[in-house]
Amino acid sequence: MNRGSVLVNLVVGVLLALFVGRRAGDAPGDPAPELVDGVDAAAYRPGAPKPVRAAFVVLVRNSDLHGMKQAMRQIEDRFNSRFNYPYVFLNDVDFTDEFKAGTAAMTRANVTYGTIPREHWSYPPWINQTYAGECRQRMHQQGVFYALSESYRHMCRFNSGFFFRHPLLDDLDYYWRIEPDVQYSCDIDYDPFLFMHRRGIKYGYTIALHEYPETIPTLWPAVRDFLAQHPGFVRHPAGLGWLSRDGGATYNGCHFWSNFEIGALSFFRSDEYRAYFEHLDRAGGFFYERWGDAPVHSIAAALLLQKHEVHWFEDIGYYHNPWLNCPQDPAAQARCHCDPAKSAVHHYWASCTHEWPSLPPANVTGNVTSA
Ligand SMILES: Nc1nc2c(ncn2[C@@H]2O[C@H](COP(=O)(O)OP(=O)(O)OP(=O)(O)O)[C@@H](O)[C@H]2O)c(=O)[nH]1
Ligand SMILES: *[C@@H]1O[C@H](CO)[C@@H](O)[C@H](O)[C@H]1NC(C)=O
Ligand SMILES: *[C@@H]1O[C@H](CO)[C@@H](O)[C@H](O)[C@H]1NC(C)=O
Ligand SMILES: *[C@@H]1O[C@H](CO)[C@@H](O)[C@H](O)[C@H]1NC(C)=O
Ligand SMILES: *[C@@H]1O[C@H](CO)[C@@H](O)[C@H](O)[C@H]1NC(C)=O
Ligand SMILES: [Mg+2]
Repeated sequence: MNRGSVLVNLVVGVLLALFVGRRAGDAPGDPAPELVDGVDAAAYRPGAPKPVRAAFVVLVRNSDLHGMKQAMRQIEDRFNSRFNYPYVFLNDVDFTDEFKAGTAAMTRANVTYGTIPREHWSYPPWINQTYAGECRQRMHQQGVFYALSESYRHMCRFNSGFFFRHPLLDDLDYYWRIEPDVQYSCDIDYDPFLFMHRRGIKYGYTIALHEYPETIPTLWPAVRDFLAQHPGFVRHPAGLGWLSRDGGATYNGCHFWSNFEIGALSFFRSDEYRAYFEHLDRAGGFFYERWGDAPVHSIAAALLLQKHEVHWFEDIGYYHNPWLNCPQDPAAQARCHCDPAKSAVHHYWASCTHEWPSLPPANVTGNVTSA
């Protein structure tokens, strides 16, 4: 190495050190980094790695573009224009350029678009499709919503057992589910992902309802079969008190309404959850009945998670037709556009919402004896 290149290296090195030093904010006289809830605000800039590895995860159709833009507008205005969590869009067919351009224009955050693998959105070989067709007709005659729809059933099965296996979620620890046409009616001025992460919360909801029993006649018997085969499965026996009024003989239909969900992917990726889904999938009710992902997620959350690992986001104003969650605290109203009198919590059908926080703070690890 000659003297000239040593000099050049020295100069470059000094300049680089100054530049890196200044960027790191430790040069003398630089202000301390701005903190948001203890986190360097720089992490919340668009494209920056976030304090929690998390994203909005959206299963959506190309035809939902305008409803999706509406939902994104509110999410961005109420929360994400300040936090810039990325969006992951998933679809059973390829997204159109129009959908991609239309949604990407709504946010400064990263957006990615994925197609669902065929085996996560099709009939497994053990399903008798002729029989499934007969079942759909029978449910139609009973007046069940979406009785005839095959795609609705694939959607529910995908959300029950496969969304968390999509490769675009591999680098994530938490997801926030959104749907087209939903409304977010209050400012969210903190990071719910970080809130959950710091408190060890694995599942967050806004509204919990009773399910239509005609869509799930054999779901609870299938769950009981599974529990009988895996007596160590239940970590939270008190959760049974939320799911059943008769000690586990029948299911009362209580479920977290899954069109809003903020969840820890570790919960769904666990061996226990996968074994549970596999058992339900084999039982055939996603196609012979119309099992929803909401009761499927909720039964697992109630029994596998502890009470304190499931959180009611009472403060998040949220509307998905026809139900609203609106904070009751008068002090919250200044930052909301919802009517607290219309909140689902005032309705019998949504009584499961506050029944979860009313559970005893039971923390026992043990086996289900009454189910
Ligand atoms: N890609 C794709 N997404 C779907 C399909 N069916 C439903 N979805 C999405 O899955 C989510 C749930 O479907 P919805 O039709 O909203 O079902 P729902 O919320 O039970 O019923 P609604 O009262 O109609 O909203 C939404 O985000 C839809 O965009 C489908 O066939 N393909
Ligand atoms: C956003 O995308 C860029 C470029 O692909 C990537 O380097 C970055 O890690 C992404 N940020 C987040 C938060 O996903
Ligand atoms: C499939 O269902 C149809 C209609 O219920 C029935 O006739 C047929 O025997 C079933 N096939 C098999 C292989 O079980
Ligand atoms: C409840 O469980 C948590 C962890 O899941 C533990 O830290 C706590 O000590 C337990 N409380 C009781 C009363 O067992
Ligand atoms: C739960 O059941 C399993 C198998 O039956 C048993 O080994 C285990 O000790 C039981 N646990 C408790 C806490 O009773
Ligand atoms: Mg919907």
